[in-house]
Amino acid sequence: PRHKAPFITFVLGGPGSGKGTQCAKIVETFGFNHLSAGDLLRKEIASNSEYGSMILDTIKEGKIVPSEVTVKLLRREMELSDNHKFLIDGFPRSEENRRAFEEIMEAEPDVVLFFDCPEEEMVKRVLNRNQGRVDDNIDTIKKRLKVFEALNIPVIDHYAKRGKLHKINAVGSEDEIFEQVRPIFAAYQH
Ligand code: UP5
Ligand code: MG
Repeated sequence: PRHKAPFITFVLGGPGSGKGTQCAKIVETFGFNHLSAGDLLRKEIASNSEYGSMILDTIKEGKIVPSEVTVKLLRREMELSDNHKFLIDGFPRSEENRRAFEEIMEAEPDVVLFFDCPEEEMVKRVLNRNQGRVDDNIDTIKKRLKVFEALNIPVIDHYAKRGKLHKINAVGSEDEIFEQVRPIFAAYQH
């Protein structure tokens, strides 16, 4: 069990913008607990949970799983963690997700990262990934991009207005991108 108040970072960006890749680097350098909402949902599918088939259908369509389900998974991980520093990767994906998290967790993020990447680059990266994800095909990618534009951009705008957003140019080498990320967390290191 944790004793310190949580330090929460939301990591946002379109499909294939490099959220997971940069989260791994943040973990290495700054010691966060990385919670990928997508990975938690995929684990639910693999574990034959009661929501598994609904989650699979939703992911295949590039749509958003109901907030209660995702927030419950995140909450469980946060409660079990003895690390108080969290990177929440790929969530919240809609204003509805955001409100559900803030209400249920009674917490807001301290920092929000936005990996800003052109669509052509995101499509290229996702199609090259080859890890057998059911949503890494051109039809589903197009749907994921549409859902991102329609529902996730408003969340990004919300945090920009609240002065919490750090927009990162997600084009370049992994190391070049991390050099934009590093100073954001270095500022909290004392
Ligand atoms: N790569 C990384 N960085 C690179 C660089 N600088 N240059 C060149 N290549 C680079 O990277 C993608 C690929 O690009 C990799 O092969 C990588 O090596 C390379 P990655 O770091 O995996 O990008 P990421 O942004 O994490 O891409 P991901 O596909 O995971 O993003 P999504 O947001 O689409 O996927 P997620 O797993 O978060 O969600 C999947 C689905 O789950 C959603 O579509 C939705 O249906 C559902 N979902 C919900 O319903 N609710 C949630 O809260 C979360 C998910
Ligand atoms: Mg990811």
